[in-house]
Amino acid sequence: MDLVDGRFTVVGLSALEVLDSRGHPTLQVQVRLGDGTTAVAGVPAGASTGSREAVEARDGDPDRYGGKGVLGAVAHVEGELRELACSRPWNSVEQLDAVMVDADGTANKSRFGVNAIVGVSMAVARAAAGGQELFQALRPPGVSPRLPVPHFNVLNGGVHAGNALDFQEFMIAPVGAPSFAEAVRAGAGVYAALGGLLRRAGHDTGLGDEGGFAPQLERPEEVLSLLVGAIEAAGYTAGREGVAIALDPAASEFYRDGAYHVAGQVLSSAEMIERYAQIVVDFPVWSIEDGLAEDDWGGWAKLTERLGDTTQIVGDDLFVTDPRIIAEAIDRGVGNAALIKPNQIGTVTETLEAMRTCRTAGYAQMVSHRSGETCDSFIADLAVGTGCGQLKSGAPARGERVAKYNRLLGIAADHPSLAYGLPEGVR
Ligand code: 2PG
Ligand code: MG
Repeated sequence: MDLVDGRFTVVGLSALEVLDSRGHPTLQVQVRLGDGTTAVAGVPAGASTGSREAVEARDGDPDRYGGKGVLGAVAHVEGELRELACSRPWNSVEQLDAVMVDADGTANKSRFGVNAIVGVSMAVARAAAGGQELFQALRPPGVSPRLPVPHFNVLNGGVHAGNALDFQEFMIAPVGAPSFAEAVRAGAGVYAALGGLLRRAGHDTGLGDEGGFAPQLERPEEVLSLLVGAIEAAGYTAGREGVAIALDPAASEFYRDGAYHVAGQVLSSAEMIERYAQIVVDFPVWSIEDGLAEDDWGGWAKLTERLGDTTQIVGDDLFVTDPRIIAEAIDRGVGNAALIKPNQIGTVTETLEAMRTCRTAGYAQMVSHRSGETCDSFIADLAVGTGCGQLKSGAPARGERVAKYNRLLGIAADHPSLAYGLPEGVR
């Protein structure tokens, strides 16, 4: 990886407790380098978290933000982490990241809190990029940057919405768009058309945490029919040649007592797999993330065997952006793609390592936001620089979601020679 060549020093490091898109406290980290460069990073937070994710530091004081305050994490940034960052010159961001991980000393970053560590790592990577664009600084050697297919989460359920829908995310992916700008236009057009369809059918058009509509629907197939209708109403072909569909059921959230609870039905792992097999026949679903629960490794291997040749099978809660877990999954034939979230693992360096592990094994990758977000667009640059070809950042609406898509529109305009779309080899 090319995470900054040459030496830099950190002369200032501070953090502020600010609000995320759900109104929960999070960190905004500021760094100043010896050459005067400054940078800021905003830290996101998940709701449907994997059990093996790195752990956030939350104050637990019920009198402040219901226990969700992050003053302890702020104190870690401005205490030990600042002392460490300012203690010596650094040859690279990797070096500083490694020293932070060592100083934390826990397997899950629970001493300083992953929210403190990832904020510092992102801010330093951004500052140390210097005169380069961030995506160029993040580019691994030998990799060609490209603009990713945006996956717009237009209909929300699960723990991201108050409706009865068990599946968490229904995304539209303009895989066949001729450019990133046209992909955004398609996303906004389908979102508007879907809003119209829902209104005309008498459904509620209130929004979920990621900006998608959250109507009182229950059956995933009902939503998929509406999505196909919206894609066609907006003037696009539903399918990989036009606008395809991607799902994140986030199945760990509806897996109880060894069974999947979907729209009033109780399904075994094998039955759940057959449900997906029927879904991909009936609807243009090209990608399924967390189709099964994070504890159901046996089911995951079967799902991959059953659908992996034709469908992208993405691990999120299961892989938690951890290079070691991804390597184990690759060995065991579990999934064929990984979701990539820097705050699941904790540093930019480890995130890039997870992506390298995928690249080397031919696993696809989708860079992802969290359901609790800030207007930081770091992940947009991460997706471009690593050439992974896929990003999800919620609906094509709401400031914290469109901050990423708008950053990508800016990169596309400034770098017209960048390719758009899935990289070769991704099904
Ligand atoms: C997911 C994410 C982002 P959360 O499950 O993929 O969409 O949700 O941030 O709540 O984990
Ligand atoms: Mg997910």
